[in-house]
Amino acid sequence: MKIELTHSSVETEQLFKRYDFDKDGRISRYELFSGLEIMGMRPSAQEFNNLFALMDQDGDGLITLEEFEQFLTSF
Ligand SMILES: [Ca+2]
Ligand SMILES: [Ca+2]
Repeated sequence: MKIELTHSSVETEQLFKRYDFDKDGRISRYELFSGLEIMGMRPSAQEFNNLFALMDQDGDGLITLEEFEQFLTSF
């Protein structure tokens, strides 16, 4: 169980880093949008705003690894 948890958090971190282009440890709106585009997703402005608001739990306009993890595990 402990190994599985470690494994999945490493994967989350790798996914996070794929979005964090400038490697500052936070995903900005621009980075998330670009990341979605690269994956072939083109959300509307409203869909994107909703998604970002869901991920950015403290509303500071940046997604931390912690927020990203919580978003992924909320499904
Ligand atoms: Ca960044
Ligand atoms: Ca935040």
